Amino acid sequence: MSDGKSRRSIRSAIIGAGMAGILAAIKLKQRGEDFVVFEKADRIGGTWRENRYPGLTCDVPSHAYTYSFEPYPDWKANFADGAEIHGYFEMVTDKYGIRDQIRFGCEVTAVDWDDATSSWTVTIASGETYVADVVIAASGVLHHPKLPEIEGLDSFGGKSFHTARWDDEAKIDGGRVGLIGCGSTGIQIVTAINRRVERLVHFQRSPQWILPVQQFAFTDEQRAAFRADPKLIDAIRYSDEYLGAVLRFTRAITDIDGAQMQEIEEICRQNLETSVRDPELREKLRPDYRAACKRLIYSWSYYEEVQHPAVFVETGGIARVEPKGVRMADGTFHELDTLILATGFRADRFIRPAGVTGQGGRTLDDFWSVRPSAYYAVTLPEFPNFFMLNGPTGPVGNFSLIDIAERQWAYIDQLMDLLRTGEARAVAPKASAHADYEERRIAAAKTTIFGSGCSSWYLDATGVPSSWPWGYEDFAEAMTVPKFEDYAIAA
Ligand code: NA7
Repeated sequence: MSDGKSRRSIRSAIIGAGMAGILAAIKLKQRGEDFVVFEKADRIGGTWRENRYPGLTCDVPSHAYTYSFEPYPDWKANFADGAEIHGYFEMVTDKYGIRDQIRFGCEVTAVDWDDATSSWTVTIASGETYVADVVIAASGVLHHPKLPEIEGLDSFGGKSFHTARWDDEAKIDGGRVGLIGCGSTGIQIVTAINRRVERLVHFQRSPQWILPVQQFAFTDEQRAAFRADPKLIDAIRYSDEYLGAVLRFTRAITDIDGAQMQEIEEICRQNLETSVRDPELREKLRPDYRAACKRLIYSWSYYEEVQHPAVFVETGGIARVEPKGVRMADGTFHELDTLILATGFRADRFIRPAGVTGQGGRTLDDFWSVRPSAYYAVTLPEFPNFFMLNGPTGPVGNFSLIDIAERQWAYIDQLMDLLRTGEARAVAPKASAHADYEERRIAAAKTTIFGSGCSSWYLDATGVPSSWPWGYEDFAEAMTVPKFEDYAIAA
């Protein structure tokens, strides 16, 4: 539909300068369109800016965790660390010349639709406003820290902080450190600080399954070869080892009694059996739910590092936090200098707390009163020209959200073409199409591994997995061309 040129000039407001917002900015810049990126912080990077904890690495192999149009030959290792990934996004921001269009320190507080002008008014914290035809909500998923509701938490005398608010002054070296939570974050932190501390108490309410993966460094020669011939990077990025694994993994998620899931379960079980030598510790670390029900943890070193003598795995219930440490339900006391909260994020927030008001005064809070949802994870009825990248019900799992965002962008771009050509001034999915999508999605989601009986950030408030419940190929297919007949197109 697009001829690559804008026939009507479109003005876009992009919210968030993380991976997805940077992607949208690059694409709009390449089209020569008018846009502004609003970023609440003073640097780009989203989750890779917020998280700086020791051991932070991405669980997607580095060559698969880049924009498809900007492969990166210089990764130091198969699984890159957070600082290097942040550096990649900084480099891309400059290379594509979008930094000047990012307004830092501008937290969006409200986004209001006006039917009369078919435009959005974006309000930032200072009270300043900006009018746009299109809003791209690229505000990320995991960025509102979830603090545990534990009695006495505020009374702790040492430093206590959430992992996304890492405190460089906290006593880690030679200290007695408590770490609550064993999602990807908690597990990675154990592997990075266990040899620095005097004692590390790892509080695990629900131990996790760990899938073993290979970490290795790329040599200077390999990096030179990647620079000389980017096809070598593609060979890794699109290899059966990576892409095939993504497809097999998503098949396993949706066919939970199939061979692929059995294989994942067996690999995780074997990893536990063969890696953890002390039978008592092995039983402490054995989850009581199925592998991949919670986001599977990829690690090459956790089981080895947790067996270091400085680490104590505590699986008892926490009674309360006291000024000098943590009191367990059985009365045991762990005296601590530092208490780290690796307790995850509120994954249901998305663009909120910004207030979003669509047609007829409909608010996003109201629209999402039961659960966050979006038609094919991208658009919302009654919220025209409002497009979400990595919004609710998109695919989640151990694969690259960059690929997801790029596919979603291809879909959004086609909807924006309706505005560019003047065919439409406002485009939003029909309420019936969204309702039908959600009904099918919820029914399928309940049968995925995420719904097989565990708690996790993948579940919505009603206990239904909030993710894409079909195969990865189905998602790729759905993003290829929008079903235009499912859209209300107002000229
Ligand atoms: P997760 O995966 O949400 O993990 C949070 C962990 O914190 C998990 O082990 C929770 O146990 C634990 N938790 C939360 N509240 C409490 C309380 N009150 N008491 C004890 N333990 C608690 O967050 P992460 O930051 O590790 O990872 C999030 C994602 O970021 C990850 O999946 C990657 O995509 C990147 P529970 O399992 O609820 O019993």
